[in-house]
Formats: sequence, C-alpha cells, structure tokens
Amino acid sequence: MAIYRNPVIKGYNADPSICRVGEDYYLVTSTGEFFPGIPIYHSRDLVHWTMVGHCLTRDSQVNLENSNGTGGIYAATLRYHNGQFYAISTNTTNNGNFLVYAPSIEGPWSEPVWVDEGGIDPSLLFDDDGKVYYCSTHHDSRGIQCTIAFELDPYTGQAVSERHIINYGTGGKYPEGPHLYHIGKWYYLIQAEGGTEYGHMVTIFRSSQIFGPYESCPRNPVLTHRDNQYSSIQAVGHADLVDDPSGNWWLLCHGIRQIDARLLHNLGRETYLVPVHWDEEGWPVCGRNGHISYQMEAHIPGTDPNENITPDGTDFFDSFTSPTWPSQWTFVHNPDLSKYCRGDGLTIHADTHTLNDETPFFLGIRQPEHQICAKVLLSSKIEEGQTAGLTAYYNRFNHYEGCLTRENGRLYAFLSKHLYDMETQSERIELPEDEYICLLIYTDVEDYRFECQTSNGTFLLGTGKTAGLCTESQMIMCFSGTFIGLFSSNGTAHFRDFTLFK
Ligand code: 6LW
Repeated sequence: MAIYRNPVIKGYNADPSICRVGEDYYLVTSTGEFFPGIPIYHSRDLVHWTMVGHCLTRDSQVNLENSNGTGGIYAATLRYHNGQFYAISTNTTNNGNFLVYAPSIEGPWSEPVWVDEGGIDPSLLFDDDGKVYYCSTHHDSRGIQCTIAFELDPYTGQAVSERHIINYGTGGKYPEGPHLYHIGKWYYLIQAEGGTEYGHMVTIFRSSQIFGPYESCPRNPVLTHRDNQYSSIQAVGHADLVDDPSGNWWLLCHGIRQIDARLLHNLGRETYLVPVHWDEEGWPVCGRNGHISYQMEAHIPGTDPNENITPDGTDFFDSFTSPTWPSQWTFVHNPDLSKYCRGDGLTIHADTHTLNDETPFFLGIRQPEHQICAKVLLSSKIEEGQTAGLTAYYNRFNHYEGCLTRENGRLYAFLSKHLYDMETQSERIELPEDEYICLLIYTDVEDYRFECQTSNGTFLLGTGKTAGLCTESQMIMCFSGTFIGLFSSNGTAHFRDFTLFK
C-alpha cells in the first residue's frame, strides 16, 4: 500500500465536500467572509490537489457585507449529476441557503437559487429514481437541533415533499454537516457532532427509506480525535464520503494541527483524507478504528502500491505580470477589483480603509504551514501618510504587518501589531529611497518575524506571537485561518514578485 501525508489540502480549507466524475475528483471548502467564495480543488489521486477556481466569483452570487469574521459562506456541498455540477451552501449573513449549478467545473456557475429553509450545512442527494433530496440542520418546535430532509426541485429551490426530521444525532451538541447517500439497499446519513472544536466527531446512521427511521452505527462516532490526547491532529469531523473507480471508499474531513499540545491552531481547519472499509454488517470503519495520522497507508487510486507519495509543494509565486488572477488570491468581503491592477506588477489604489476595517485594501493567500517565509517587493513611491506592506492577517481584529510609510518626506519601515482593541507600532527605521524595498515574514509556532531588506542592509522590524493569530484566541466566533497578504491604506502601492515558500 502507498504512504500518503495528511492534511492533503493545507491552510484554511474547512468543511470539505467531494464528488467524483470518472477518474476526476472535485472538492470544495467553506470561505466565511472571504471572496471569492467556495474554492474548487481538483485531483486524480485524492492526495495531490490543485485549486482550479471558485463557485462564487460575482457580487450577485455572494454578498459578504457585514459578515464580519463570523458569518459569510459556511459549509458547502458539491455534487455531480447528469452532466451538471451543483454546489449548495449557506450565506449566514445575507439570505441563507442557496445553490448554484454549472455545466462544467470551470463554470459558468449560475446565479443563486435560494432554498426556503433555515439552518446551515445543506446537502443534496441525487437518487437513482431521479428525485433530488435536500438535508440540512434544523431546530424543531422545542428549539432542539436536528437534521431535516425533503425532496427538492434544484432549479426552483422549492420543496416538493413534506419536510421530515430524520435525525437528532447520538447526543453530541450541534448535529450538523449532514450528507445523505444511497449505497446498495441503504440510505446512509453522515453528520458531524460535538462542535467543530476539540469535541468534534463523525457519526453515521442508515435506513431502508430516505425519510427514516435511521439506526445509529453501533460504533459511533466512527471518526473522532476527542478521545485521542496523543495526536496534535484535533477537531476531526465534518466529513464527506466518496468511492474511487476501484470500489475503495474514502472520507474527506477537516481537522486542525495543534501547536504542540496547546489548545491553539493558527492555520485553520484543513482537509484530511481517510481510508474507509465496510464491515460485515455494512458499517464503515474509518482510518485506524476512527483515528487518523499525518502519515497513512492506503491503496491510493492511480498510484503504484508501495509508493511513498510526496505531498504537493506549498510554494507560491506571483509576478503580477499575467492579466489573470491565480485562484489562491483571496479578498476580505466583496472587493472593488478595479482598484487592484495587474500587469506591470500589482498596483493597489487604496482609500483610507485600513486592515482594522471591514473592507480593507487587502489580498492574501492561505498560510499552508506553521513554518514559511514570504516576501514581496514594494515600491518606495509611498505617499505622505500612506501605509502599505506585508501582513499576517487572521481578521480585522487580529493581524500583524511589516509597513512602509512616509512622514515629513522621509521613508520609514515599522511593525504594526493589532490584537482586539490594542495596537502597537515598533520604532520607525528610516530607509534609503531604493526603487523597491523587500519586506519579509518568517513564521514558526512561536513567532511571526518581520524584516525589510534595503541597499543599506537588512533590518528586523519586530516579531508578533503566533498565539495572537489562532482561532482559539479570537474574540469573535471564528472558523477561518491565517492569510499572508499585501495591503495598502491611504494611497497607491505598487508591488512586485510575491513569494511564499516553506
Ligand atoms: C460549518 C459548520 C460548522 O458550516 O462551522 O462549527 C461552519 N460547525 O459545520 C463553518 O465552517
């Protein structure tokens, strides 16, 4: 069997949902307050994944106004049926549950079809008889969270059957992330329970009828690390099931990489691959009896047995000279893309909004590892009172940035750190008027270290604690992860050659 390494999709890639078309796998993840929404990844072996686009690329599809770190696009489900792709999700800040569809994974994705149902984590089952079933979280008349299902017309968003409460879970809090499958004679229901933190778990149920009654797997939870204090992989849950062309089964789920044994993670919830086999009673056995690890053995589709599969590199480079945006670039809320000009490098025409505001002039990529280096060239043509530079950004309340500014005609560099309602700035270092200044970030589990390189040498601007950019240290309920990005405020900034590498 081949050896592969988890997570298979690194950095903030939570709530994975997967479908297979022949020998091609497609997977989506949630994006919260970030734009574009719902990234799409492609793979041929479930281990190597490439981001190939997004489902939500237009303001008319995704209004992120007021999503404010906690809201926006929650978990999505991706399905393929009869030549059409469907992605269904929840805009928790504006209008709720919706689906979009497309004739190919590249799109064009439709305008939203709104579904008149509350709750989050909607999913679709295209059944053998041509019926389409919807399920999502729900609160019953007593306010108790559960899973609801009904037949849906995916092109009108209308229910075409009665609504049925089909499950209350096994007693874990927040039964959510439901997915329905019709496998053989059974309808299976997979869901997450325990909340997407350290109590997270995957539970599974089955019934001979779509609307139940569902029986619980005797081994529930079938996948969790709530009982595994020996692994720094935690919060394992929110899974989707897929088979490969050879008839092997897999779960894609999310988990976190704890910093040491501390209740801290700064990379967000990442996507993990879990081999599944079915026992004699027709229940799935996931991973190593419900546990997973960073290195696992399995019959990886499309690879030779005994192969040691090397993980994808996480290096990223953009000279900003091509007219097309690499998919990895991500914005906070809906950006005015006319203010971000590519071609001769990247020019950002910023107004007075700062990184502390809801709509900063910012673009970033997901931090993929605890230890990375990122650097960028920033023109010294900085206006009086303007600030621009390289940032480690969790959200508008928690971010650190190496900045250039101009005061009384002189060019300076400094480190700014913003946590909650606290802001500090390091001592300013006067810089020579080089054409470009190189700003750098070096990260590890303890610190983010900021430097700048000039013709006068390399200067340390300062460090910020990694703990300040962790999900657990957020003052608002947050589900994202740290981005490494560029920003400007109060003037036009010109960047070249952004590089991120391990
Ligand atoms: C996702 C839900 C969850 O929709 O977090 O805590 C939401 N649980 O399953 C956003 O990732």
